[in-house]
Amino acid sequence: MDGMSTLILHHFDWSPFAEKARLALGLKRLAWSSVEIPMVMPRPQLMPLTGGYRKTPVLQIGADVYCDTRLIAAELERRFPSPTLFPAGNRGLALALSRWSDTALFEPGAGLSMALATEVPEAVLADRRQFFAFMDFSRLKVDIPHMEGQLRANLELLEAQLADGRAYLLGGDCGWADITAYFPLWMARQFVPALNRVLDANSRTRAWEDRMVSIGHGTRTGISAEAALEAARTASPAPAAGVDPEDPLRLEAGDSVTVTPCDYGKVPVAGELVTLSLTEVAVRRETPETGTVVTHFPRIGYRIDRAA
Ligand SMILES: N[C@@H](CCC(=O)N[C@@H](CS)C(=O)NCC(=O)O)C(=O)O
Repeated sequence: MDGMSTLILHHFDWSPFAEKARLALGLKRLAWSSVEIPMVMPRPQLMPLTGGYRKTPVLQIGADVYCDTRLIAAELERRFPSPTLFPAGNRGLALALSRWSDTALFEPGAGLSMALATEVPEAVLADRRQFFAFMDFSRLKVDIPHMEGQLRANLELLEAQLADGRAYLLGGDCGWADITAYFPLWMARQFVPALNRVLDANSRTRAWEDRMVSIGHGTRTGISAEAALEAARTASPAPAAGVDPEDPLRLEAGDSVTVTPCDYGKVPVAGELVTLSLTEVAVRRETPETGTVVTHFPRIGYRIDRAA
């Protein structure tokens, strides 16, 4: 792979959402470069690439930057179709399932990790208290039984899905549906040893987890943040997909817009609109550190506003 097309994942090892991206790279048996970012803001060497988007992970390919695991999955699939992340025609269902696992399954797991983890540094807890808008930190300890109840009830859905002996959630092949459902379990086992008992009680899911671990992460090579910025500077963004004239937002290519996550970490990213479709929104930006870059987001879950 040449410098223009090297896959660079900006992440940290403890990030559960990054584990999704690492497993997608693993399922596709890809080689990739790894930039380890700090676990908390500020991230001065990442912000030039994302324009302020502060969630983890981010995938960079030359001067194109893909934010959010949902879009990272779709972009990896577009560039490296085989083996597929969406076996048996399950692109719609698998991507829709991201929403369930990012909320119903992830939120109680994240709450329990915050309440019970012994290894999470205080600086990270302080940062996430501001960041996780969905979590009521004043009730964290009181809500432990509630959160465990929610986690178990959602885990039961996985056990039920695997009850007929199938190897993966949607059949005989592993895909994004499995990866997106698996990452909260990975988080629970990393951070809350007390939850091992809960997880081990579901025998089908337990065996499926082992299959998920065996996917691995592909071939990872560490590089510096400076090298990633250099890769952006020396590359040109891929041709943009263009702006859908039928889109209800009635925007045009070249319009100044902001793109903001709808849920938490709501930092608007400003730029010149280059792509607007049902699957993606992308803006062109310019910084001294990166030259011209295009920062891409999934359409689902992101708000696009005309810049004031
Ligand atoms: N919708 C995003 C969510 C990503 C997310 O919330 N990541 C967590 C880390 S696992 C995060 O950003 N934490 C705060 C941070 O890294 O600054 C995605 O799918 O990528």
